[in-house]
Formats: sequence, structure tokens, C-alpha cells
Amino acid sequence: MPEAVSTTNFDTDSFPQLKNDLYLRAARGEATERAPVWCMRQAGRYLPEFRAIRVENEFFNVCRTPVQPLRRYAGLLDAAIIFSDILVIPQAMGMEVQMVPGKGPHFPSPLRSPADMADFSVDRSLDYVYKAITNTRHALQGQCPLLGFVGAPWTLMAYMVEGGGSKTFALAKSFLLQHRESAHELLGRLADVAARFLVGQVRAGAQALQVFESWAGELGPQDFDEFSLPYLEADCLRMARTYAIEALAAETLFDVISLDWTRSGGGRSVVLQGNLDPTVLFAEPERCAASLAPPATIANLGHGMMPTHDPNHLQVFLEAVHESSQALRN
Ligand code: 1CP
Repeated sequence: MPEAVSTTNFDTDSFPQLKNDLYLRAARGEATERAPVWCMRQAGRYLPEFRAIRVENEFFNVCRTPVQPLRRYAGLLDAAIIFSDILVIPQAMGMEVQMVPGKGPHFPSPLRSPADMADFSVDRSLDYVYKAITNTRHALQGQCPLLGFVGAPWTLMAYMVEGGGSKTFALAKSFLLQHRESAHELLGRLADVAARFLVGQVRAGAQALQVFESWAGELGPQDFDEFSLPYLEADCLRMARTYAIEALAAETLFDVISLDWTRSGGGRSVVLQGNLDPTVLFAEPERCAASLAPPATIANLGHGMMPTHDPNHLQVFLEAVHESSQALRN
């Protein structure tokens, strides 16, 4: 079986020196002079420059030739995330994935029964993601760290079974209940590919990693403990063992937890990221700035930027985080 992790040699020896390590310090739990800020889907559809590229290019081709939102918000973003999608893994395992404009991901042949798992393997290389990471890390010139990411096994499985987004996750949850053993086999295989993919991203130059378990909240506590948590831990542990990333090997497996706005992160010993309702960006700029306090340690939205967001409001949000952290210091 071809490896998901490449041994190809990219130019990973001579990366520019990092000039802004605020995000990395905050993620490690160190005190920082202000809250670092970045935004999920900061490269997405709310940006006219992104939409212009999308008109001419298929989504996964854009992933093969990444663009940068950092130019527009120069000096305001403390982290860059690689332009890709969590669904590159099912794609690499041989499933067809289309990004339908205005609709989102679509799998023409979803995985509806254990029999559909038969022809699964990693048959397509993820080298293009590694190349994109190496090139982007060079192009960033050390402005801020570059984050790699991966979809967590349960979230990936949910898309593969549902065939796209869902409101109820009835098909994916039925699969868990009706084909419990096969579900565990599938989740295990996804965890395996995801862990190797994370290792490859670090080798290629990713300076921190985010694991997106976007649909964790769809599982009750028992199902979460059975179908999500063990595979999150598996990814993390295998990653730490294979690559000896000190931070990930520490007793709390993840250094940072990213939450949406419906949960409270209070009382946790881990660093909190996000937690801000993205609809605040629809408010008038002054209101939007006022709804910021108190920001999580790492300021971010609790969900991705929306296509209808005004790029200027994001500018105000980013400036407000810089200013409010400044005010806290004075
Ligand atoms: O700036 C960035 O963040 C760009 C990179 C990025 C990331 C980190 C994209 C580009 N997607 C993601 C992660 C991602 N993709 C997640 C995890 C984060 C989250 O919970 O939001 C998820 C669940 C997806 C799946 C996905 N891909 C959706 C959601 C569908 C649903 O269930 O509602 C959508 C709409 C996409 C397509 C997509 N991915 C990224 C962009 C910019 C887009 C827009 C589509 C387009 O241009 O056609």
C-alpha cells in the first residue's frame, strides 16, 4: 500500500526565521503580551480575491496551488492555516469528492454499508499538501507560524457516510449503531491515515497542528467516549510516538482546545481557542468590537468565516483584538 507520508525531499532545511511566535507561546500555555488571533476559514469565500480564483478553478486544484489571505490583513494575523480541506483524506482513500459551489462537499458514492469499505486504500498521494506547506512556509517569510490540520476520524466518517453535510447525521449515527464493529474498523483506518498525514505535514514544515472534530457535539457522552475520543487520542499518541513532538506527548494530549460559542471552556487547564460567535461579524463595527470581551487565550471565531461576511468587519475584529489586549496590559 502506498504511504500517505512522503519521503520526498522538499526544501525544509532553510525555512525563514519566525518573527512572530505569539501563537506558539500561547498554545504552550506561556503568558503572552497580547492574545494571538487568527480566523477559521480566513482564506475562504468572504474574500473577493478568493472568489475570483474559484470562478476559474476547481476547489481541489486551488488546494494544489494555495493562495494567501495574509496579504490583506498584513500584521494583524498571528497564524496562517494551509489552504486545504479535511476531505482530502477520503479523496486520497479513493472516494470521489466534489465541492459544489454554494452547497459544499458532495460524495457521489457515499459509504452506506460495511461492504462499501472493501475497496478502500490510500491510493492517491497527499504529496501536493506537503508541497503546499513547504512552499507556503517559505512564502510566509517568518511572519507567523503555519498551521497544518486534519479532520478527526468521526467527522471524516460522518461526511463519507452522509455523502455531504447533514443536519441530523441520521445515516452516520445509524452506521455506528448498526455496524458497530465495521465502524470501529473504519475509524481505526482513518486514524491511521490521519496520524501519518499529520507526521507528513510536520516534516513538510507545519509548526502547529489542528485536529478538527467538527461534529463531536452530535454524539452523546457515551458515543463520544466510544467513537470519537479514542481515535483523537490515537492520532495524537501515534503522532507523538512517531515524531516525538514534545508538546503532544505531554499528559494533556492536546495543548489547545478550540470551542464554539455554545460551550464554556471555564475551569479547564488547557489553553482555549475560539469560542466567539461568528455572527458578531455581521454587527456594526463598534458593536462587533464590544462583543469581544473576554477573548479566549487564542482569539478566533467558534466556527468558520461565512461567505456573507464583510472583509472589512474582519479587519475591525482583528484590530479590536489587538487593541483590547493592549488595553488589558495598560
Ligand atoms: O482559511 C482556512 O481555514 C482555509 C482552509 C480550510 C479549512 C481549515 C478549508 C477550506 N476547510 C477547512 C476545514 C474544514 N472543512 C472543516 C473543519 C472546520 C470547521 O468545522 O469548519 C470542515 C467541517 C470542512 C468541510 C467543508 N468543506 C465544508 C462544511 C460543509 C458542512 O457540513 O456544512 C465546506 C463548505 C467545505 C468547502 C470549503 N473548504 C474550505 C473552503 C474555503 C471551502 C468553501 C468552498 C468553495 O470554495 O467551494
